[in-house]
Amino acid sequence: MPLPIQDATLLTAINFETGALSGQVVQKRYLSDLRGYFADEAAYAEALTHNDVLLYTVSSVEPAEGDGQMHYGLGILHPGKIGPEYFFTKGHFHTQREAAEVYVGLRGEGFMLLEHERTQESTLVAFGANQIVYVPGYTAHRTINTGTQPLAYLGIYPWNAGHDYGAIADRNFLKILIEHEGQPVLLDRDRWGDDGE
Ligand code: PAN
Ligand code: ZN
Repeated sequence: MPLPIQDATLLTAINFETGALSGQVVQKRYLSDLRGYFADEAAYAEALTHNDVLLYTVSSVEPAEGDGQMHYGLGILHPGKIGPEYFFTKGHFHTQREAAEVYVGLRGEGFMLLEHERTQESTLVAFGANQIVYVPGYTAHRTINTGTQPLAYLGIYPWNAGHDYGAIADRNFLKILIEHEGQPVLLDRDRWGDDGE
């Protein structure tokens, strides 16, 4: 016998078409929301004059607060590029730096770019359908879609993790993931523009 559902937050359905988790709002991030994030500023400005495309959506469930509680969100990141750089999420640290997060890939293919706050070490992890990435604390994380279909995933985190976008908005990640000769290539942001790319 299944347990009776006493609380609507016990069971949530995923709507891949709208990006919604049942009954929750869908936050939409458009190209114009990521001003200053992409390496190729000219390509960004050019793309924006044509179409302020939807880059990704996030829909979150926050069942309860307090010790031991978890929140989670559905992210759907669309495919595309600005210049040679693949579409990505803004990326953030958690406000509670020690808070880890589990990312569960549902659809599509791409990567997660991780950057440790103190060591500034970068790690690129393959991430897509049927893949799970553990994001440790003190680690900035960004999702990148290198495929041709939407990259859909769940992120599950302590209720009080919080999102700190400030550091990434100010200085961005140290690495960028670009398409080079049809392949994803990780490059130092500093090297961007050195050889005409
Ligand atoms: C995710 C992210 C989601 C969107 O649910 O919030 O991928 O990315 P940004 O928040 O960086 O725009 C998560 O990591 N939550 O903690
Ligand atoms: Zn997070």
